[in-house]
Amino acid sequence: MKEAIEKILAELGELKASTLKEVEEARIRFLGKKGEITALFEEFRSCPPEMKREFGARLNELKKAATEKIETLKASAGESPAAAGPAEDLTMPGDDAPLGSRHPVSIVRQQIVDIFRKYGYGVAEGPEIEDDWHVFEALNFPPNHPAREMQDTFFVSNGHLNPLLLRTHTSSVQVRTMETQDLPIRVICPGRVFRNEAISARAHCIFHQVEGLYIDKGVTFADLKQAILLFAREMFGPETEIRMRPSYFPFTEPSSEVDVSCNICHGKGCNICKGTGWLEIMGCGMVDPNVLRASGIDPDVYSGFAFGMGVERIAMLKWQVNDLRHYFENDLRFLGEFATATEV
Ligand code: 2NM
Repeated sequence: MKEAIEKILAELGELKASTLKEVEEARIRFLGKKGEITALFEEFRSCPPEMKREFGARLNELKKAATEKIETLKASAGESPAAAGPAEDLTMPGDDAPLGSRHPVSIVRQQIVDIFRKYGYGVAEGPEIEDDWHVFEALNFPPNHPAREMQDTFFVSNGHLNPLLLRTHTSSVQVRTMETQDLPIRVICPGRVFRNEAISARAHCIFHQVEGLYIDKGVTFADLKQAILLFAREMFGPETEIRMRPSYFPFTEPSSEVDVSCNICHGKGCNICKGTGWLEIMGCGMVDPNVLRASGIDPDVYSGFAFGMGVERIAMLKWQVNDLRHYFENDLRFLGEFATATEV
């Protein structure tokens, strides 16, 4: 038995293996169920007691040496180029990175902007953090109008004389345009707006608006109706009809709500239009003389119309999305639905 142990020890010293397969073969040869060292342990069990004392420790050392040798060989074989298989072909083209798609709100905002640009409207943007003048005062909001109160507006600072706030509509950009641009003015203002609302399927505290403004000599309500009819037919299809319902906004007089004929049931009545055949898409009106005056425009010489719409709402009607919250959750399964619309 002594010779057998010494022989295996010598062999272990010489043992070489360059691949993981060779290492495994060596392990089986020495330590496997029918391996040489395993066989010595079997033999050891039937040794007389005085021999056990002599060889027990030696046999354990052998097993330890063999295990360590195998582990060492395994580690270096794993790193060797031969074990890693053929080298990578670095001239192969890379995998395609998965492409994102445009957000439905961006798609519809761009569509709205494109329609009005075609009719000669310019695009204006302005700050999201505004002052009281541009959001309320210049837009003819009376001092105690409910929209000024805390439940509707997010205030950034409560400076008593000139608080800063998050704009509740993009009309503030139109005030800035009226203050700085030469007449006539034809502009649309897309942007994010903020209102202190409880979030639900139909309301969110952040949403997107596109507002339009046209000021020149002799602009009438008939011009407003025609501008909106042209827009509605481009947006919802050439068969689309519009209707106007009287409404109220502080910044326009007269004011009106605009409905388009339901493009799902074509006026017959369905659950999208709640059986009415009509869908509300925007508010509009003739710019109040007080608003023109506040921005330094003489209402006896100039008149104008303005309108405003929620981009999420238009996108909901276009794609029959029933819950506004889908637009803000960034669930890729939802966003991926609009991938093909990018090409429109
Ligand atoms: C709306 C509805 C009606 C509007 C008015 C103005 C401005 F600056 F000219 F006074 N901008 N936008 C307006 C008018 C907005 O949104 C529902």
